Amino acid sequence: MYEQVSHSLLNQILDELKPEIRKRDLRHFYTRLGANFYAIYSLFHHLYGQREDFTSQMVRLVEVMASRYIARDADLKETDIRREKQHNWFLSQEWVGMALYADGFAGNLPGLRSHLRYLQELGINMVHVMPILKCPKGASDGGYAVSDFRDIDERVGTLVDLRAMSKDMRRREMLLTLDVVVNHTSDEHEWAQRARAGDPRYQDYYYIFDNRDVPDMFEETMPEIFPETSPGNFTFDQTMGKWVMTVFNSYQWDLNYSNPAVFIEMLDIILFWANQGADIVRLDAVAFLWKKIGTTCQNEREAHLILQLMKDCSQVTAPGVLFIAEAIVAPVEIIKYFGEDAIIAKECEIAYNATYMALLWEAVATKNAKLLDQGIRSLPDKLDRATWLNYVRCHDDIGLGFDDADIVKAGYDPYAHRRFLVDYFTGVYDASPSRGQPFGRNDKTGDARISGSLASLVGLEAAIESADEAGIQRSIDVILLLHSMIMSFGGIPLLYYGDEIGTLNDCTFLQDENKARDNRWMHRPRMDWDKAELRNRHGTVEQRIFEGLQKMIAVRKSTAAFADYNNRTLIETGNPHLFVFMRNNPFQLNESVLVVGNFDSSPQSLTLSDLSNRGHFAFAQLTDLYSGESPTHFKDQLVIPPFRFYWLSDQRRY
Ligand code: OTU
Repeated sequence: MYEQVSHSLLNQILDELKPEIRKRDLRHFYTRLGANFYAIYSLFHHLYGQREDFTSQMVRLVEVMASRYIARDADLKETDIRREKQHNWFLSQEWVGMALYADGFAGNLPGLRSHLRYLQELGINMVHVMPILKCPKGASDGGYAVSDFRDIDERVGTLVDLRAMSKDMRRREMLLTLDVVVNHTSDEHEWAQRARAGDPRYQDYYYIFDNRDVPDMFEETMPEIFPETSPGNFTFDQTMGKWVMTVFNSYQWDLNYSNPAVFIEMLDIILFWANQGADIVRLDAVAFLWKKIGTTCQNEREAHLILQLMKDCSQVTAPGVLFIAEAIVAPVEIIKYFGEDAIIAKECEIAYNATYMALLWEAVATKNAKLLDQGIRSLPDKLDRATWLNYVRCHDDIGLGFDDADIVKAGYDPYAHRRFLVDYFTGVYDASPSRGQPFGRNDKTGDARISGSLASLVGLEAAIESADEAGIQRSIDVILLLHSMIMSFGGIPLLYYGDEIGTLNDCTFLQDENKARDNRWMHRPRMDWDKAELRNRHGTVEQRIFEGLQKMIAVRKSTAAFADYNNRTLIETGNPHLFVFMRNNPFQLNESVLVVGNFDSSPQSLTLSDLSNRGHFAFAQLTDLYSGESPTHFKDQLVIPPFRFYWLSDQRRY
């Protein structure tokens, strides 16, 4: 949009730019800056317009965008332009991701690079490498307490290793996802150190208070994230003799985004990693970016404006790079991280689908899909050019973050039902084969979340221990069922390392004093490569899971109906054990896939003639795209075996 005030400011900024920036050929940079400038100016003005140094901060902002553009490699710039042309490239069903720790998976970055073939064998073409930036030697929240945002932790490698790996991945047409922890820094970060030494400039990078007056006001409405290990949201710093806001662990200092210098630093860091070859940047804990007394300090409007500004700025320098919002919040809040009041995503293009993840686990425990169906029905449609990251497990705990109203609609009492779920997955509930642990139990609120590996949570550990072959098969079926749901739902499925070979809980963290009090480490294993070898031996647990997933991924990639264009319709079946939805090929009318999942331990029937919204789907000749089989049926009743899924097509394979 052309607007006079911002346009003359733009002219002024261009005049004030350093000579070395002015001299360059920045054609693409300038067209993008022109296109986004009004939005950037408006957002920056909304957040920081009352400051006297507003204009000089704007100049600095543009300088950062321009310098990072100049430093961006030619091949990355080409990718940017290609992706601008095919701007829906990431909505394709061809992408399948995996999240892993470089050290846990393969020792370090060179190790990871040498195992890219393993990932490709499975069909993975997007790799989220969990935090690898410099962090303290002791506790670092798994790397989420960063002490230097521009360097790699020497225990996992160097910048040279990362660039080599990112080049290698590009050749293999794999996408690289890296973390940028935007909400906080480690207390060992240089900014924190300087603040601690009394430098007011850096004290203004954080929320630091002389006494408890303001902290006490905040505490009235702020929940606790780690109530057992890090209660409260402020930590007293002995050296400074002041209180610092620390929402997560006491050594993670929250950044103060009401200071434009913080915004500009963090944008610079995001662009720095974009220039190291990251295709996608995962923005950690985005819900927490803005703090306001009297609120939970989550999902504030300004947090959204900051993300929009980050997106608008990063589009100018590196438009091919996508953002993932990691906002593990209420269902109606998560969806806002694509952008509020918009048609096309304007904050993050991708968001963790924590709602779906939690609902899938609920269905596993209850053996029915009542709440799953209800919860998904309540999810508003996504914006255009936005997609989910669908996952079963990740490195964090499982929070039971569904909507209370949905729990009630599904016929349960919210408090009792959440209690049941925690009891189920921690094995307290008698009939449960699950081996999880409660995480973040809060005695004040009665809340708890769940830790544990996928395989142990679905009963594989218990079944192996008691040499229960039927139990082993059941667990494998549930693992495959859950993955079939994330692969067909719409969005990028994100597998979690080790799950592809049925990795059980790993309790070695208890021996490490820096980890022992955080049981999320029980599902952050060291990859057992001997176990992974067993994927090549017929009949092993590893082979059954690995090959099942491998086949699923291959079928997903060739099924256009699984691309993500809001092309999913939930189907009412009258059978509460089944979760059923239709996916329509957005480019080819009448090419649909009916996805059916049976969450029960007994076979269930699906009466085809009863199905709602079935459109033009023809039931005469159904084939399961995954197995190639036609399901058993009696007249128009299909039989779905226990814990089985079908991806049904009414056409012979194209
Ligand atoms: C994220 O987590 C990371 O994924 C965690 O590993 C970190 O500990 C945390 O940030 C701090 O960096 O902020 O928006 O319930 O789900 O803390 C959600 C715990 C987060 C995590 C929550 C999450």
